Amino acid sequence: MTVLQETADKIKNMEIRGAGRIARAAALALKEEAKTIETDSLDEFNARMKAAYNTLYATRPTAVSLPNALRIVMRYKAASVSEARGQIVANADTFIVSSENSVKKIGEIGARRLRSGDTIMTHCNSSAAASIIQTAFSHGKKISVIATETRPRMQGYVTVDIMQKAGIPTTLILDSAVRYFMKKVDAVVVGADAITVNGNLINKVGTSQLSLAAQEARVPFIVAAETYKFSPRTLLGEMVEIEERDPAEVLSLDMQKKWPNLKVANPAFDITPHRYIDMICTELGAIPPEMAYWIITEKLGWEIEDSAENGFGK
Ligand code: RI2
Repeated sequence: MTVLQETADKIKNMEIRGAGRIARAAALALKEEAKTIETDSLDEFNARMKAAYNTLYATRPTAVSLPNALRIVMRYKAASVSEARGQIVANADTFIVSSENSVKKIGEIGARRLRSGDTIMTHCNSSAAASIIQTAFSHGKKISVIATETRPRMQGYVTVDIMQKAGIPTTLILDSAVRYFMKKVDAVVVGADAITVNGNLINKVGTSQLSLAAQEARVPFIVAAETYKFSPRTLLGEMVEIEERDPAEVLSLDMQKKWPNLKVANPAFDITPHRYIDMICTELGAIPPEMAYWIITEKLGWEIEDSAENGFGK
């Protein structure tokens, strides 16, 4: 199996998951594909790269880091196959390194907002959110964590594992216990799958409940998001598609057979309105959600859209 197909399959079945990791894996897959295509025809090369782009694009619909990464890597203009290949490889390498650096930078910026003694609630597993918590802890701040299980796929276990390995005191709670524990919390820190032009957050289903409980308890709600998690297409009026996953993640097939008329809904993400967000921590700095427009137009730029619309390699 090619690296491309293997990566696409792993993203789909969530062996590779987390918006940032998906983006880096997709960039790497495009790079490997570019390296393995054997042809002297630039048209054929472009067509095969476009097919690779489409395969990766179709894996999961919500995390905008995926199409953003794909477009960044596919931003090439070449007169020959070797030139095209060189540009794609360089684009992918640059993206992967800058993505990893962004997560570290977010950690440093966000950590300044946490005080020694703080209890931080987080949801699901986000590398960017974990980076903030770990950085604060490594700076000697006495931080403790409350982590939700995050049904149905229990990504909370990944968070718990990271925190345990780092020696950070952590309590695992049921998703439904979020409001019960909010009064003990000093800040909520979560990741992002997508941020819309008006500053709304799309993240793991249940995130919006944390935001409501935080608002009620006057607890700051902080989002950790690299700039490639902001969605340029929302500037064009498009909505972010919420992924609906297999009902079997929620209810076993046996139980589904027992209640043949039962519907099981399994949206993987939900939307947190910008008014519940105190700050979005990006690699460029801590910004209010209202600055999403600026990130999309000034930092991501329209050329991302242009390369998608005008065809790649031209
Ligand atoms: P990082 C994850 O989605 C979670 O919703 C998490 O908050 C978000 O991606 C960002 O993760 P999923 O792939 O990029 O588990 O910060 O569905 O790691």
